[in-house]
Amino acid sequence: MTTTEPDRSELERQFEDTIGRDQRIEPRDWMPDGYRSTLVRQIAQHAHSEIIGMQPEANWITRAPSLRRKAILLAKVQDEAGHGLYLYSATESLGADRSELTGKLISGKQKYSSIFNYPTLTFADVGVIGWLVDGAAICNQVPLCRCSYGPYARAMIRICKEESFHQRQGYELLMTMMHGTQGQRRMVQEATDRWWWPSLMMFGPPDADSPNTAQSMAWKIKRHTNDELRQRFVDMTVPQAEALGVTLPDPHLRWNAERGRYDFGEIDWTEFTAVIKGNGPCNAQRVAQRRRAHEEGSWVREAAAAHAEKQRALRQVRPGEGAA
Ligand code: BYC
Repeated sequence: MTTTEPDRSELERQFEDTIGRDQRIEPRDWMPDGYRSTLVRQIAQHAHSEIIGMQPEANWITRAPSLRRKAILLAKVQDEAGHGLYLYSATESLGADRSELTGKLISGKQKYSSIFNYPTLTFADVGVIGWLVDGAAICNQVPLCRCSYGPYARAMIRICKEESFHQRQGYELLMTMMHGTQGQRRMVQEATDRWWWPSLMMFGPPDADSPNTAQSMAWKIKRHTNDELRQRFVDMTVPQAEALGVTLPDPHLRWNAERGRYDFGEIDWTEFTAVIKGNGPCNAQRVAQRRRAHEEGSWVREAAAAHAEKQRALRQVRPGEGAA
């Protein structure tokens, strides 16, 4: 008996149909090569961002001002490791190899978010990262819960819940500092000044200069453009800054009643380009640290592989045993 394989145009039709009906593409479904490679690129960068994003905050774990703040920060950084792992798993469902992706990160061949190339100079930066960086991440990532690729969309649901805790802990920390001494209020303002513009850059280049947006929107990987999400973030954040009592460092920021949105000043795209090309303030340090951690962790990977091999051999000799 011969089975008839659907031809390529039929597979393409089924794929387009699934996307058109807003249903999910799953790992075993046929998908165009470009869809697969776009997802691997975006999800890998996202995973790398979570893992590199642990560094700026980890800088403060040993110096957190109280046991409570230390416990919160540890939990947050640990969540980020978890996010990285779910996301690497999502890339594996597309046929990518996690160790190859790590190799590309530590050799500078793959990107991670520009935001993590800025230094955390005071403990207020920890609060501002929660408020602005995680706030921007939520704006960008909530729509990804509706991404057309099932494993990514499902990973994003849990990630977004945890990001929302991260955002609140940051805001609560800043609110506490704003009710503290004049020096603490100054620290919050200075950290806000440092992180505002880089947070706006997290959303990526303006739509007119974004080579990937149109196709990613057509495939329903992205649900909104970079500029739409950036605007949503500004509109959401200005009232929060007012409630906190800080000034956002943009003289052009004002309510536009006609548009029903805030107008804001021009972003320094030269800085953004320099940072994503590897020339930001902390790029070299971040990648070197990740490379060192990878090398120092080689014994763990070897031990896990040896253990798995031992279990496999045991199962062959004595089926039903060796599952522990
Ligand atoms: N930084 O055509 P475009 C977190 C690249 S983790 C660096 O608009 P796309 C957190 C872009 O990759 C936050 N590179 O691209 C963790 C592309 O280059 P390639 C990470 C950037 O993909 C720990 C080129 O510029 N979030 O929140 O359509 C602690 C042209 O851009 C950036 C995600 O990864 C950037 N900011 O859209 C706390 C979310 N922006 O790849 C918090 C998932 C752009 O062609 N990713 N580039 O060489 C996305 O939503 C999209 O990939 C982006 C970019 C909106 C970021």
